[in-house]
Amino acid sequence: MKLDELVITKAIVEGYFKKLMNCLELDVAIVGGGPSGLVAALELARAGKRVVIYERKLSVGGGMWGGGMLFNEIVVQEEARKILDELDVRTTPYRVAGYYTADSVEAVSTITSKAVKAGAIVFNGISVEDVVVHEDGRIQGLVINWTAVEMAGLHVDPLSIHCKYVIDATGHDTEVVRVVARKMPGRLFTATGNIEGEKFMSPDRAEKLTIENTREVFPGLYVAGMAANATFGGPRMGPIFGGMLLSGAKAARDILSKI
Ligand code: 48F
Repeated sequence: MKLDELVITKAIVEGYFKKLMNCLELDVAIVGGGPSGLVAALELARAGKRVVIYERKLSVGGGMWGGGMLFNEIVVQEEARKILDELDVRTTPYRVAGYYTADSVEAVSTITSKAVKAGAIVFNGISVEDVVVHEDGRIQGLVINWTAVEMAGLHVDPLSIHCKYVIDATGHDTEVVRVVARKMPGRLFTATGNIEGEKFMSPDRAEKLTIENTREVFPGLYVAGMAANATFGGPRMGPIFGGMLLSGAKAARDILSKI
């Protein structure tokens, strides 16, 4: 068989646009494919929901690939180890009871694979730059653009998608919440109505607060992972990733109880 470049091109264009057309009206749109976004996507897809992750970079995984300071091992605690066990990510008990390590590459690739096979769609290389809000004051969707457009600083208008819920899983920068706070100051479900901001490193408190802070922050908008602590004023925790995994699962559970 002689391979034809036009057939290859058509296969890609048709395949991509079919996927895109099927993803214009979603149950849940997740912004950011780090550990919290991936676990949320996995749980929502397993429940049969139409769920998409928009990831700015080429690869999902966020801050998990690099473990701590590029030593590509992650640490999880007992509660989160159960999630990794269930997903077939191998963990090793550390010599101090209650701590486990896992290879970060195995963790990212396995969770991603399970999420995608469960039905979650990942659009990589796409950045979320705004949200859709109509008269009822509730988030109805997202405004998206190619990351390449964003990086080049080109003046190109974005496109929009509709969804029932958005999860901001953008990590430390809490980007979706930031846009909402800028355009509607004082309206977040936080103590001040604005972004409280991430606090100093304190893993024990941070891990617990990440779960507590995983909730709706504006009508139709949930926060998960580090974005939850950045929004509600929790500390950072460094390269322990249990809170991220548990937070993604909680965001999915809470949204599933509503749709
Ligand atoms: O930062 P990230 O890994 O988020 P997370 O799930 O996990 C945090 C940990 O990695 C670590 C930590 C805890 O151990 O402190 O930092 O909270 O992943 C966030 C992802 O969101 C993407 C970004 O490229 C990254 O992969 N992202 C950020 N802003 C946007 C975005 C945006 N506007 N549109 C699309 N993707």
